[in-house]
This record gives sequence, structure tokens and C-alpha cells, in this order.
Amino acid sequence: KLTVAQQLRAIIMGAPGSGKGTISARITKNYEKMAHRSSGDMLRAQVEKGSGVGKEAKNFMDGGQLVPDHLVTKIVINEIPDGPFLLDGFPRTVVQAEELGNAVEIDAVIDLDVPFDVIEERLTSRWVHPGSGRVYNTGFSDPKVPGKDDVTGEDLIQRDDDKPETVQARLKVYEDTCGPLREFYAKQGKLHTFSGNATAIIWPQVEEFLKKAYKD
Ligand code: G5P
Ligand code: MG
Repeated sequence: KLTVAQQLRAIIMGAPGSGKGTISARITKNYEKMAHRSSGDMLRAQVEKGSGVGKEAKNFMDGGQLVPDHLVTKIVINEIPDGPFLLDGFPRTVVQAEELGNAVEIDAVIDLDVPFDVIEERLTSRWVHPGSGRVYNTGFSDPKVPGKDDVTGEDLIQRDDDKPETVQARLKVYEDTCGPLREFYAKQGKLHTFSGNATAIIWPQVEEFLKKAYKD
């Protein structure tokens, strides 16, 4: 048995708003040595910096489309730590999955399966702290002070791609791309799917899976 805290190299996948960031925060709270790396957060940081990659990526992101593989793959793979990690939002295509597989061995894929009608509602009421990637949601996980990050007190913002029409485009892209990716990891026996309408339903299943499959 692997020790989660020492060795687990995992991916978390799921539709936009399925709770990848939310579940990742809970996993890394339990297993502090696991490093969380979100490709979306990395890309947003590049956009914020105004780097070459950021400039190219911005139009795709604002339109709810995937950023081309060659732009994403390098920046994400370069940031993979030596120890245990949880990769959030990457890979999104089979090409990315193959390149990742050439760079590092993956132990498990945590696949979140949440109905699309539940998701649409969530994304329009999401607030994020851009500096840390911490997420809040009106009515579900409210910040202590409205509009302010709990830890730093800095302003929360809404993401540019959380407009209703962009959310629709993102969901469509996910629908078109998730099948081949699931199949890629299912064939390797690494895909673990967790279904439910709420994080309160999904999280206990993920927690149980990690406890059972891996030594604490
Ligand atoms: P991202 O950044 O990877 P998405 O679209 O995949 O973005 P997103 O939107 O970040 O995923 P999430 O992390 O799955 O969603 O969900 P979350 O933030 O935890 O939860 C969503 C909201 O619901 C939050 O407000 C949370 O508080 C709330 N919530 C959670 N659980 C519950 C619940 O039970 N009840 C309620 N009421 N609320 C709840 O990618 C962004 C873009 O970057 C590019 C693409 O352009 C992409 O569109 N990109 C890539 N392009 C190509 N290849 C890649 N690998 C790419 N990675 C990113
Ligand atoms: Mg996220």
C-alpha cells in the first residue's frame, strides 16, 4: 500500500464547477504533504502577469474553450513537484495525458461526476481570491466578511469565465472531451468516479476511498 502523504500522485478531474478546487482543498487539508497544482490557476496567473503564454491563452479562456495543448502542457509539467501531488484540471485531453505520463507516473484519478444543471447555478455565485485560488460560494461557503478573503482580508472577485454564456461553452467542451480522457485512465485501472449533487455527498466517498486504498 502506498502512503498518501508520502507518495500519492493523483489527478482530480470533473466538469467546470464540479468541485475540483473544493475537494482538493479538503484532501490537502487531510494530507498536508500533497501539493495542489491547478492548471486553471496557473493559466490565470500567466494572464495576470501579461506573459506571452498568458496573452495567447486569454482569448481561449474567456471564450470557455480549452487552451491549446502546447501552451498548457509545458507550464504545468514544469511545476510538478517531486513529492506527492494533486493535479487539478490537467490533463484535459488525451494528448496532455500522454505527455504527463511520459514525465511522471500517476497513481490515481479522482473523477467528479456532478449533474450539469446543479453546476450552472453554482458558478454564477462563485467568488474567488485570485492570489491563493481560495473559492467561496454565496450560501454554501460564504466568506466571513462579504467580498473579502478569510485569510488575507483582500478583495474577492468573480472569474471572467463565470458568465452564464461562457459557462455553457465550458460545459459543452467538457462533454466533448471527458469521454476519451476517462477511457484513457479506465484502461490503466486508475479511474475512480464519485457521483452526487453536492460536495456533502461526494466528499465522504473520496475520503473513504483515500483511507481504504492508501495507508495514512
Ligand atoms: P479551470 O480553472 O480548471 P474549470 O472550469 O475546470 O476551471 P472550475 O470552474 O475551477 O473548473 P471546480 O474547481 O471544479 O470548477 O469547482 P469549485 O471551484 O471547487 O466549485 C465551484 C463553485 O461551487 C465554488 O464557488 C464552490 O464554493 C461551490 N460549491 C462546491 N460544492 C458545492 C456544493 O455542494 N453546493 C453549492 N451550492 N456550491 C458548491 O479552467 C479554466 C479555463 O482554463 C483553461 C480552459 O480555458 C478552462 O476553461 N484550462 C485549460 N485548457 C486546456 N488544458 C488544460 N489542462 C486547462 N486547464 C485550464
Ligand atoms: Mg477550479
